[in-house]
Amino acid sequence: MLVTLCGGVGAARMLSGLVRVVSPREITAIVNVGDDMVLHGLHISPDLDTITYTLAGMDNRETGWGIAGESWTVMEELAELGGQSWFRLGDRDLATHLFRTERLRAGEPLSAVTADIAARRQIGVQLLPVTDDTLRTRITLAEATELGPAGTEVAFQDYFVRLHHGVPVCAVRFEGAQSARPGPGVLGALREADRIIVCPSNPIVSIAPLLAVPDVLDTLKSRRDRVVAVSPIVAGAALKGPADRLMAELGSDPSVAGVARLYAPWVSTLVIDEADRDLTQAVEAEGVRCVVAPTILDSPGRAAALAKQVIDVGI
Ligand code: FO1
Repeated sequence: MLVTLCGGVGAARMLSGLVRVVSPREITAIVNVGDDMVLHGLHISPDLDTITYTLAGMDNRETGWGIAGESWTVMEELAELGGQSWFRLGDRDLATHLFRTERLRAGEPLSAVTADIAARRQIGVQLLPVTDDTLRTRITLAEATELGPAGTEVAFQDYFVRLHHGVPVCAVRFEGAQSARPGPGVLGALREADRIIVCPSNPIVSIAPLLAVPDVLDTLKSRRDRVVAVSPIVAGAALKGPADRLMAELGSDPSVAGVARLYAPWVSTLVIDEADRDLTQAVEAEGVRCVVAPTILDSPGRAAALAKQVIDVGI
């Protein structure tokens, strides 16, 4: 069994490669829920949905989120009414949030609703939210914004979407993590995996929330020799999103060596892009074996080629 640690779009692309070289039934994806939020009374799980839509072949490749060929009638009407329309929920996407919210309100856990959506979308891969409990990424802003003075703590999507992740950050925390319990199957999957792949997701706001759930990090440390990560940083920059800036703002070197340093306690191998070949020794100086491969996932074929290399890396 193959287990992947996942955020949003980078993980979705990695998984779309993996399912081309391994049976989806062999893959269990443990997914971040720190980006989740309640808006218009609806429970939105962006990373779970990005992965589901991608594996179902419904994803919008231009935005990296939402459904291809969306219509926006509800958002347009909401904007007419003066309602909140900064976080754009397409008409088709809304069905997912309505379905999930209704089931959660009836008392079902997020893991069960997620499994049902994945089955109905026929994605094959087992998707496990890292926890069924409430875990929310909170961001402290280093500068004044429309949301408050410097030092204001905001919800993740306020930082990411409302403020276009354009404001420096001085702290990140994962509200609820300490009392969260790992979701059903999460620790078992980590203990039994033949290989654990860390997708090229943001180390600070996609992977760190997974590690903040009790026992996840300790279990990963005990399986370190099985853990292979793909760097989300290429040539000192994030391929998408603010990973490079967040790393720098929070005191890490925004390079493959910085990723190696963050992951070294629980990752034994880091796959870096060919553009970073010169940093192989710097990665290995962190105590992490370094493998060089083309890591830019800009087509399904390239994603499959990377997936094959990650699966073939000797461990
Ligand atoms: N990202 C945006 O930049 N703008 C949006 O309006 C937006 C809406 C949205 C709706 C549903 C969903 O599942 C994701 C959405 N995202 C949007 C993406 C999301 O904010 C980020 O991709 C993740 O949370 C970061 O991984």
